[in-house]
Amino acid sequence: MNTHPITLHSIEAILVDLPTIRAHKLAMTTMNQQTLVIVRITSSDGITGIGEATTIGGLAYGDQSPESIKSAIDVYIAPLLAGQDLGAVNRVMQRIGASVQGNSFAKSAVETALLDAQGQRLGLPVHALLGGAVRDALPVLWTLASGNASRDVDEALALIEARRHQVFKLKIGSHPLAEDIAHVQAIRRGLGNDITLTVDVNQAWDEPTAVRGIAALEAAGVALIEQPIDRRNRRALARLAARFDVPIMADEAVHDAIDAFHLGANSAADVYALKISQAGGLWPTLRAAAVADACGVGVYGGTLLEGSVGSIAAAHVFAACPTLAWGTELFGPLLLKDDIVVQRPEFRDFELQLPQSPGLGVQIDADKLAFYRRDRKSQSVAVTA
Ligand code: MUC
Ligand code: MG
Repeated sequence: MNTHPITLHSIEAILVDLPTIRAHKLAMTTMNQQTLVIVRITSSDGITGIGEATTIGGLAYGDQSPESIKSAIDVYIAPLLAGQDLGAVNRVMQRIGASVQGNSFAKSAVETALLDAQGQRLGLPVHALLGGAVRDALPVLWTLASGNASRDVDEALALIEARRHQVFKLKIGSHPLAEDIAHVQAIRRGLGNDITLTVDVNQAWDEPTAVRGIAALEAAGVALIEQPIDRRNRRALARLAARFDVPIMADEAVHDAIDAFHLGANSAADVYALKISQAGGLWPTLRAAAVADACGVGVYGGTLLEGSVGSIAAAHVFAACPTLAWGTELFGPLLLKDDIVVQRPEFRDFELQLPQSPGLGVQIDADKLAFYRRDRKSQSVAVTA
């Protein structure tokens, strides 16, 4: 038993607004910026751990906004950390879970910060705390979502040439079906048949539209169909998964291990997009992945377009997943025009390289944070993009 528990010195949740490199069009919103909720936890031993949570378009994507994530941490989670041994990460998260329902995004950011600190304390990367990486780099696809097919094709060709991405996800669902299908077919023609394309409908279709849409997408050689219908409609998702050969991926429908179990028990999806914030943290994501394995469902490393801190936290988890049949989409930092970390994540040869230094292996750039934080006192800090 540790006779000198490591206790809380301070915790802060900071809203950070960063511009995107271009408009990013999804079925439910168009993003021109991303808001990061950065959590910093400093403990009595002087170590500071960082974590992050993001969502997409305020409340457009899910039912937790950046502001509600910050308030859950400031008002409800911070007091629960007082006096606790922060080195006992699982126990702290259990205490939070007992008093805070839902709020998976806030929990994920806090658990990340605690694991970052614990890794620094022990001199181990976060993936080692999770049992160790089974891969040192992760395949990362790119989402084509400029809203214009020829611009998307040019973007993809440049990324293939740069050896950054070779698999592309198309965001559809905001236009009439025929227009969306024509958009996918135009990109298929522009990139040729050898490039792997997936689509994400972000729940936009009803079941009859999904039946027609998936048939057309299958004919266009699309490799994976993500969340075609409402996340709550598991029976319909199961009917679609049974009807088509092309794999169906659950995203908004699968948050944690319990969702993974129920979807698996109903054979509702072939693949799960797992996200640290939807699962409620790094360990909860690993638990959901274990259920996916048990159900014979493929694992895909999903993103809510996190910045560098959140994407690297997710990378530690997906590096430790025994199976990762569908790779990842941890490209969030690359969608941002600027960053708040000292060294941006390294993408090379179509893969994200896993940091090996203690903790997450990511450091905050204090000047950049001061410049981009929403509550900054002054605009006068010099920052070069
Ligand atoms: C989602 O629903 O998958 C992931 C990539 C992207 O462009 O949007 C996200 C959210
Ligand atoms: Mg999705």
